[in-house]
Amino acid sequence: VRKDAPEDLAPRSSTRLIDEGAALRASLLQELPEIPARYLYDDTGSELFERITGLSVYYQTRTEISILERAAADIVAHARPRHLVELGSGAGRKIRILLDALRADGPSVTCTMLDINELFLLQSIDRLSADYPEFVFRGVVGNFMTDLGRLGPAGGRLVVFFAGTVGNLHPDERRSFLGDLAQRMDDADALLLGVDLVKDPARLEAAYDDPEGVTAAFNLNVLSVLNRRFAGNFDTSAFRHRAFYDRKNAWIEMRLVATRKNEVRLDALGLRLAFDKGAEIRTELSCKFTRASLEASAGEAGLTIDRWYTDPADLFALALVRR
Ligand code: AVI
Repeated sequence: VRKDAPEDLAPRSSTRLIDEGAALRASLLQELPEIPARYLYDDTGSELFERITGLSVYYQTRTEISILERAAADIVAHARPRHLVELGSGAGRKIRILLDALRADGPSVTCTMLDINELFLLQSIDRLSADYPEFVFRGVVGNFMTDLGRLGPAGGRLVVFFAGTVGNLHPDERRSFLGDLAQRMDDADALLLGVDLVKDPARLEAAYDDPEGVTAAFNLNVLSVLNRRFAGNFDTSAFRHRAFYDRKNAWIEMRLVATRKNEVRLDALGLRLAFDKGAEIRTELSCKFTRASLEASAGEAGLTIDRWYTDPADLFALALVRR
């Protein structure tokens, strides 16, 4: 288990923090202010997202697991990986289905897991290495937009990106992410991509506005994250959760809506923001795909869909993608 290699768990450089603050500042000053979705995932946000994955309205996780259970042997037979790489691994539940299939298939593999949340990553590596002693696990604390270069050499890798998280990237970010990944892949590598599919808007909207209010708590928590990290004073009771499906762009948007006029300071960014009642902050995009739209997106990066696995109701899909 290599969970403490210096380059992997190194603290973030101060230059990166300055860049990050500048990017957030610019994003909050847009006509429609936006908080990049990655800020949703502090420890509390990651735990709330785990709770979302178990909600009955949130069909994505259980559907992706059922697809993976049926497809794992076929995926392993086609990709023949020597290295598994999971991007945004979270609790590491789904990778177990592939590890079981690999175990049955024989060859020994290494498994690299990249996640932004160090606590979740270490816990999941501890559990995985206890349950799968024949595999070597390595954790990389990082961001899939900037840290793909830290995932080891190309060749015989199966890079998995579950949960539909690729849909949380803006279209231009998705272009650069897939382009970067494609450049780092060779012909012996494959990418397994989980995507949520276009469907009845009412079903999509229900998945992002559960009656228990877990998604609302997940969304509002981002304001506490900013308060802590950037010396802010957002009052979470002055905002409410909103989620809607944008048919033209085929994405769900999460927003926070000011329930009254209020002012906010983010001292570490040297920023003061004034919100009128009804003013909104965008906190997440969650793009929905068809096979054709994913094909087009992958195609721009020089990638093709080799195999497509879905459920009987066409709710979610796993695409095996190659160069
Ligand atoms: C992680 N990601 C794929 C989730 C999604 O569905 O876009 C995040 C989420 N946001 C609200 N609910 C779940």
